[in-house]
Amino acid sequence: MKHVLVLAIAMVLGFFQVARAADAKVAVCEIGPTKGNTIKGLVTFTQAGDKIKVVADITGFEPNTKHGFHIHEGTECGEDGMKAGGHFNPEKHEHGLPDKDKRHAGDFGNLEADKDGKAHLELTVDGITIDGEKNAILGHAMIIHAKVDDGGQPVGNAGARIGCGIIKLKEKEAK
Ligand SMILES: [Cu+2]
Ligand SMILES: [Zn+2]
Repeated sequence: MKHVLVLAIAMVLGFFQVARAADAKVAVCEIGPTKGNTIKGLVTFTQAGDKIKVVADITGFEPNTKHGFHIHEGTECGEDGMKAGGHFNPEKHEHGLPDKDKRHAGDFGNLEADKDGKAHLELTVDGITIDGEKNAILGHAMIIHAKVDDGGQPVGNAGARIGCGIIKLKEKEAK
């Protein structure tokens, strides 16, 4: 009898895990430094209804600095990030910061490093999907820049590319 109960509990828990995995599609982007730089970290994208929640944790910046942070149209990080091409902009808008409704779909504004050179950003954006019909981001490169994105045209004056990664679906955890 005890075994039957344990089995029943295990089945119920298993069901909830499957249901939860189907709910939320998650993509991740592991950021690594380009040549001569030191930043690294992880960006996570979670579908939340028709929006995407972006959470970034990046370390290795100079203390108290701001750095432009975008999805780019390319799918590679080669040549110190230059292979990532321009900003991800399928709808041909002008560049902008996230408070601007019409902007490049990949414009996420800036990461702000604290006194320890660590940046944490949480941002909810619309206008993109992980791998849906509208502006799918999967497979694209993310770039972190040496300087602040000031929202200016054409691409925010954020300078060199100090970190890069490719957006991938999150591997399902075992069990
Ligand atoms: Cu960029
Ligand atoms: Zn842009």
